[in-house]
Amino acid sequence: MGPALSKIDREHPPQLAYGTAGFRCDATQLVIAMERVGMLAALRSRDRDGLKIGVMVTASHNPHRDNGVKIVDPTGAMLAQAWESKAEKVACCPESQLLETLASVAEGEAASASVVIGRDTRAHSRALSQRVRAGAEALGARVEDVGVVTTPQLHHCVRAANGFSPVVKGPLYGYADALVDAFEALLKTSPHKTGRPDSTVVVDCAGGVGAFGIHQLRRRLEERGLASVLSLRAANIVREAPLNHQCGAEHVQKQRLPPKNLSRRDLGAPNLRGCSVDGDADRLVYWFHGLSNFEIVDGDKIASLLAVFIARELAAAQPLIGTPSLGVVQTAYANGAAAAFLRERRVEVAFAKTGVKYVHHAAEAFDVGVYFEANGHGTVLVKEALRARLAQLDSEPGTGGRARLAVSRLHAVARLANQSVGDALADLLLVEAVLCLQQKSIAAWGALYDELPSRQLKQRVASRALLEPNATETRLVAPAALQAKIDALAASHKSGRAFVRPSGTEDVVRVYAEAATRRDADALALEVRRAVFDLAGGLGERP
Ligand code: 16G
Ligand code: MG
Repeated sequence: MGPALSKIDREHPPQLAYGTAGFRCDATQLVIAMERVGMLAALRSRDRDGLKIGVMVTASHNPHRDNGVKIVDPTGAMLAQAWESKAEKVACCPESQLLETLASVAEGEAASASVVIGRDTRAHSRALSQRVRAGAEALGARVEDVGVVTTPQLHHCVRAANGFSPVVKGPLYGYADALVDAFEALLKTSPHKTGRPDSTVVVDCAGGVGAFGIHQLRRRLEERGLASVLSLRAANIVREAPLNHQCGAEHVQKQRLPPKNLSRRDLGAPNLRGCSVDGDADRLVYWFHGLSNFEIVDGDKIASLLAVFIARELAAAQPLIGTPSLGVVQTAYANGAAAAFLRERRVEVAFAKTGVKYVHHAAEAFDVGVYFEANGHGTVLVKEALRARLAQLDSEPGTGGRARLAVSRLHAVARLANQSVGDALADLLLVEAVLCLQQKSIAAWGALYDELPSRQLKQRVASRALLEPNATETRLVAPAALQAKIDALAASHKSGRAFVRPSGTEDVVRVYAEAATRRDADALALEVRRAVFDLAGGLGERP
């Protein structure tokens, strides 16, 4: 892969930023960064008293030529933000300054260090993960390589290996077994005891690692006789489609198009529901072929489905658990109609910056925090105290009753939802269980509320760092002239709303627009993109 190791200029490593989700760029630029991340992970482990630190080699939904790396803290959470700048210093310093840079970062005294490494299916991921291993071992860390895994699986392994979640027996620290156990527990609370007429879900695996996870789930569902409730059909598995190319969650949600190989004609059967995961399976969006259109059921609607279900169960469980707080956290990309729908049902809605580390943090403010980005990345967080109370009540011999049933449901949700990070496989089971309990079709779910039409575009500029967004990324603090122009453009369309923000994963500025009609949303997006080109140093042809 990339340049031979001997040809790499170690005095001038590529200058990378630890962005929304770690280091990410063309794979050929990453050899040194991978070694240094291995070293940093070893130091972080010492800093955390020798607990295991995770390193995931993936560039998620990016094109195959890119790769990347994310660091996972001992609880399974993303790397503490205070360490991101340390990661940058270590990854980018000249080799002649490496020792002193490492010394400036090293705070921990622990005698041992331990690193868990996972990777996605990219052709260069194996070689890059070996560089991570070399770096970690160079600083004396013990390395466990869990091979090809989804990003949420790696988070789970780290969390479970450090004892922060109960370990279930089975491969990958019982990941698939724990999920299917919780799924079964949730289904057991259903008054409908037979299978479903629409039990089949086609899963577009984006040509990536999701296919392995789906295979693990399918086998367990079959073994437990649950296939009549949920039968998973994996499509676009590793050799059927090039990674993320015209398939996967990013393609479906951004382009608003069916994934490759799964048009209405390819599916062969009407009324099938489908979903798409991304290249490292931490995102999930649903879709179906409606009467005339291809319909997407995105992260906003996943959050709405789950939040309304949870709100009802919390109300029913009130005699036993009191009134824990529930909130939904969204980003600027959430459709305006989603927040209105939730507020009408008295569910609190909060906003955070794009990127899981921000929304996750904001969701921790609630006893039950549901967060989803419109792009399908999200989960349901349940505070430890509430989780323990639910577990205790659920284990007591039951007298039945609605409150007790609600406790069992909430406890199963807490076990099923990934507590570290958005997880396409866990979310898939959660959504399917709720649809099954509510006997809801995907069409009825999709019709929960009417979205305002929206459009997303991107524009390359000379320096995206010149764009400075506010805390929720809904407006620009600078350049002021560009924000003023965006305001004027949005005001010229009915229900117009638009914003731009520098991408944290690609060298582009992202443009989002929504308006009352499809025509207006498309026009507004294009006008804003032109404004970015004119007022923020656009590159290439004027749009
Ligand atoms: C990363 C983020 C995702 C965010 C996206 C935005 C994680 C694990 N993933 O994929 O949450 O929506 O970046 O990308 O944090 P952008 O900054 O390029 O728009
Ligand atoms: Mg991803």
